[in-house]
Parts: sequence; C-alpha cells; structure tokens
Amino acid sequence: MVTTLPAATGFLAVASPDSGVALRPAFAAQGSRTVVRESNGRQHLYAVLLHAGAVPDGSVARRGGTAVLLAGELYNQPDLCSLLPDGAAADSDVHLVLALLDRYGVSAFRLLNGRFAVVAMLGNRVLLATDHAGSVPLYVTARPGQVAAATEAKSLAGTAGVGVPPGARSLAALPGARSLAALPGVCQLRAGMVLEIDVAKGATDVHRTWRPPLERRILPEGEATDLVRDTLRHAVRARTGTDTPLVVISGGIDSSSVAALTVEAAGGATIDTLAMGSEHDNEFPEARTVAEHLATRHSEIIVPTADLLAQLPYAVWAAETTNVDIIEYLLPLTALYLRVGDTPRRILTGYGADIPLGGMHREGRLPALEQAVSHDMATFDGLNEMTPVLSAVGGHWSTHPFWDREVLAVLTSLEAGLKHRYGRDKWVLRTAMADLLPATTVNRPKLGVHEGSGTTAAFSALLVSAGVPPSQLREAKYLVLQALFRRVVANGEHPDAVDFAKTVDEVAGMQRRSVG
Ligand code: IOT
Ligand code: MG
Repeated sequence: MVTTLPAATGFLAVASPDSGVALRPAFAAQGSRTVVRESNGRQHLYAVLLHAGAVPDGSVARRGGTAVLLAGELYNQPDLCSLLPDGAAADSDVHLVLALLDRYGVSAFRLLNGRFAVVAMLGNRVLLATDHAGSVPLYVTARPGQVAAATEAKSLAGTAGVGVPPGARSLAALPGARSLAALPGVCQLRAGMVLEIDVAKGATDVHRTWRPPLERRILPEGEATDLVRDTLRHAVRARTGTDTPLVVISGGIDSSSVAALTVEAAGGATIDTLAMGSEHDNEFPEARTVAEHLATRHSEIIVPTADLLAQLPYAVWAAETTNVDIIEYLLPLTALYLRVGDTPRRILTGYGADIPLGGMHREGRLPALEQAVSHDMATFDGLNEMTPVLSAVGGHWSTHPFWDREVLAVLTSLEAGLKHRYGRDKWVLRTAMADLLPATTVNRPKLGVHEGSGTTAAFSALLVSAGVPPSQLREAKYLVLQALFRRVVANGEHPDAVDFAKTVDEVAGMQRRSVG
C-alpha cells in the first residue's frame, strides 16, 4: 500500500553485546510491526518497528558499523541534501541521517528540523536522539551491557518489555534525561537532546541540539507578518505529504491558518477538514465558516459527553502523562482521532500556536505576556502534548506546523508587542493570515479545545456527581489520571480493560473520606 505516513512511527529497540535479547513491545500506537536485527561485530541492535505501510524500508539504514532507526520524519530534506557531497539525494529520511552522521558526527542532529526519535548503533556506542521539541517522546532504560529505548514508556515498564530486571543494577545516572517517578528505572530524553551511551562500559555523554530562543527580535509590522506567513507556509508545505491531507479545525485562528495554507499547498486539489464537538458544546458554525471559505471537504463529528469522558483511559494510554491541563486538551483530540476512520491519514493541526504566542494568556500587558511565553517555553518539555501516539491510537499520523523548528523560533523570538497589539491577542498571526481567511475567523477570540468541546466542565461535573467536594476537584482529577496511568502505562493494560466509572468512584470515595 502506498502511504503518505512516515516509514516508521514508533519503535522498541535494545542494544547489547549479547545476542538473543527478547523483546516484548507494548504500544498504544496502531500499526504493523516488523522485527529488525542488526549486528556490527561488537553489539547487536534488536528492534520492533511500528509502521503503517508494508515493509518499513525507509526507517532503517546501515553502513559499516553503523545502523540507524528513525521513527517520524524530517521537514528540511532539501537543505540537508545540499550538505552532502555531490548534492546526493538520500532515498529516505533515515538514509539522510546516516549520511549526515557520517559527515558531522553527533552534531548532525543539530541540523535536523523534524518530528522524530532516533536510535543509532555506532561501534560500541548507542545514540538516542529527539527532535527540537521532543515531539516524539523517547524513553530509555540502561544498565551495563544493555540499553533499551522506546517511543512509548509502557514498552519499558515492568514486565511488559525489557525493563531493568529485578535486582539488576541500572546505570547510576542518565545525565540530562528525566527520571519518571511513576516508572522506576525509566528515563525520558529531553527535547533537543542526544544521549550517547557506551553500552559495555555504561559511560554516557549528553549533547543538546536545541534550546528555545531567549532573545527577542524587533521588526516592523509588515516584515513580522510576512516572516510569520512565509515560515508557516513553508512548514505546512513540508508536512502535506502526497495523499489528501486532513486538517482538524476548531474554526480558531491557529487551525484555520493551517487549513488555509494546506489548501494552498494542495495546489487546486480539495483537502479534508474535520471538526468535533459534544452534544452540549461545539464550534461547528465557526469551523463551517472556514471550511466554506476554503472550499474544503468538511465533516463534523459529535462525541457524546459520556463517551468523551469514557475515553480518558485512551488519552492517558496514548499521551503517558498525568498532567490535568494537558489531558483536558488532549482528550477531545483523542476522541476525534479514534473516529477518523480505518484508512491511515496524515493529519495537520494548529496545536501549539498558543505557546510561543501567549494565546492562552488572556491579558495584554507585555511583561505578563512575555513571562507567560517564557514560562511555557521553559516548561513544555516532558508534557507529551505533541505526541504522535495520540493520533496513532486511531492509526493516523499527526503533525503540528506551529511547532516546526523554524516557525517556533520565529514566533517565540518576536517581541511581545507584536504578539499583542491594538488590543488583539496573537496580532502578528491574525494579521499575517488576514488575506486568506474570513474576517470573522481572523477576529475570533481564543477558545481552548477543552472549553469548546465542554471537556473541562464535563470532567468536573462527573467528579462532583460522584461526591467530590468542589474544592478538591483538581486533586481528584489528578488522582484519576494517576490511577489510569498505573493501569494502562505502568501495568500495560489495555484501556478497554479499565472500568473508568469504578476508578472515578474509588477516587471520589478516597476524597470524601479525606475531607470528612
Ligand atoms: P486549541 O488551541 O483549542 O486546539 C489545538 C488544536 O486542536 C487546534 O489548533 C485544532 O487543530 C485542534 N482542535 C481544537 N478544537 C477542535 C475541534 N473542536 N475540532 C477539531 N479540531 C480541533 C490547548 C488549546 O487550547 O487547544 N492547546 C494550546 C496550549 C498548549 C499549552 N501547553 C503548554 N503550555 N505547554 C495550544 O497552543 O495549542
Ligand atoms: Mg488553538
């Protein structure tokens, strides 16, 4: 089957001097699985690759003592190819990474603009790498003689995968990686990081490949809006693939901008758009305005509130986080992705625009806006809000143009007065897109997906009806997510095996007792 999805979307990989390591992968992401075995005389690399198409040719590359596995994709291939001798055109992203590793060593990862996780075996070392945003989460367990890495933590947890066996000594420290309190022995790589491990000795080296810009640029209005539109246009173009793209739209400025530029990139072909809502709350009229203006093939999906909440175990299973705010953003999207259909789709979203633009921050004073942007850019890492697993639970690949490396750098670094101007939030984006969208869309105030879909309100109402005192709501939500995480990530259970109503009742009971 020809697909426009990346060659591989996830993996579990183990490097060891020993042969015959058993792999027991656990993935929330759907797809075919292929076992890969590589050896360079000093060590073996065993992996299970997750992919949508037939044979994942473009996800493994080898030469000499080096083998590279890549889950995800690159967005600056033409630039990268120009760096290779004779302007060699690499046949796939993973071959490009191999060639660049050859030429630049570990610094090759500083060149990549993409959405990926990489594991590479070089001589007696292993390299693990994330993209600038850590947008494809990458987890690792290591002990002398064995390094295991996976794009989902559940593959390394407890008995499910190849986690540190009881009694085995794990590496004292994986510097630069974040340990997960809920999963002892498992660490998550940071955004924009390469972790280099000498497998036999257990020695590690950390390389950082990206940092959010701290400096701010001063630009005339016209230059700023041109720069934003051109950079975003480029990012969308790099993400549209060869089949009809699908853009999930709320009718807000972020997703509408992506939809408008996707229509442009499709060059006359009709694209698909999709909006979701519950029976109580939706943004259907606003989304329809955009769809009609752009002449997209538009659909609406209604997810009843009870069904939406019942999918919380799926959201935690996919995103592997217990952060309440993040799960409330991601739950409606999870529900949406599960209903997109059986054919694997490439999905573009407007997710993440509010982080560098301060869009969630509804107040115009520049010091506060700047503080919000700086704070959010310093704290996004590890929240997993961009994870491709969210859409992969429905068999799809999602990508977020606003978190393209170049778009993110531009948006973050613009001085705050361009983000809030003439009393308008996200002024620079709204103005940049004014010619491509209806005026009502350009001027529409921000409504978060958790609000527009009624998710936050419904989750609160459910807990209150179970007897949680309103003052304890936040804590109760967190406890529910923690209980779900234990089941579907730490214990590797399928979300359908979790009795969600019972979980809510147990947490509510605990809360009543602790208050009463
Ligand atoms: P929001 O910006 O409302 O939605 C994110 C994306 O989800 C949209 O751009 C759109 O592609 C899709 N989407 C939203 N609602 C719908 C809908 N009804 N139907 C179909 N698709 C929809 C939270 C938020 O408000 O989402 N995300 C923020 C902030 C993240 C904060 N994280 C952090 N501080 N680390 C964002 O920047 O996107
Ligand atoms: Mg938005």
